[in-house]
Amino acid sequence: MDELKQLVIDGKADKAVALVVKLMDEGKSADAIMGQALIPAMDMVGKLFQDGEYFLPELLVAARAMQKSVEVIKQRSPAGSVAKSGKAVVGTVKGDLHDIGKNLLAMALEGAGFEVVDLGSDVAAEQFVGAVKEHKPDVVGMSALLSTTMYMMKDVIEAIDKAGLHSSVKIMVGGAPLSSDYAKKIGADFYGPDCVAGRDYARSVVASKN
Ligand code: B12
Repeated sequence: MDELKQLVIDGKADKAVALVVKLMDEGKSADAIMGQALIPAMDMVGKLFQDGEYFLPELLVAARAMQKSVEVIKQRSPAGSVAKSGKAVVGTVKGDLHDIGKNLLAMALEGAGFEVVDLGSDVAAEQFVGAVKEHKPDVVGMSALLSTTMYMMKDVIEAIDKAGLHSSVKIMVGGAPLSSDYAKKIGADFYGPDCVAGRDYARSVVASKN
């Protein structure tokens, strides 16, 4: 796990992918690989960036190594092995291109049997509203990583409220600059510090309907 963490920090995507495959062959779970290697690696990269030791090119290659690793985990996780349990719409808010946390959330939800509509990153409020109308999800999961884009979440919630859709869908938010206080302030139903908390909340929403 430590070796994988270092490979991601160094941005060595091919070697990281090969090691992920090996670890999965050895029986390591997706949760363990993410929790013990990939997420700590991105935390370290963030620190190096903050300390001025890493610049954007290093951030990009590390993020690419992380994403390739996540892709291979996704490919090798047994799809459709879990009964469909609910529907979720996920996306990163407008102006924000950080999508790794959102992708992890989508993966965790899929792993729990959710049908996930992933709107991608840089998603405008109207797109969230349109997706809620079209797909009628149980939950919407929004992600923001910048202190400048977290305010967009308020616009999305207001737009969902205004369209009269909030009574039929729960809204959860997450991302590094957020807090449960902020989530409450903007009218979100839930703040999750990580994708596992998001997945558990989404499960509880569906369970409360049955
Ligand atoms: C990788 C990265 C990038 C990559 C993103 C690649 C990609 N495809 O995502 C690139 C290089 C493109 C990038 C660009 C920029 N970045 Co950047 N980036 C990061 C970095 C290092 C890691 C982010 C990450 O992926 N973490 C790993 C994931 C797993 O964590 P996460 O997203 O937080 O998700 C977890 C939880 O928050 C939660 N979660 C997330 N979403 C949701 C949603 C729900 C519903 C729930 C329940 C949970 C949940 O679950 C996840 C864990 O399970 C962070 C530093 C850091 N440590 O966060 C900086 C960071 C976020 N970036 C930063 C900055 C400043 C930028 C730029 C403005 C840089 C620039 N000068 O251009 C641009 C902005 C581009 C844009 N418009 O979005 C700052 C933000 C400062 C701030 N507070 O606003 C940070 C904090 C770096 C720093 N220390 O200064 N970045």
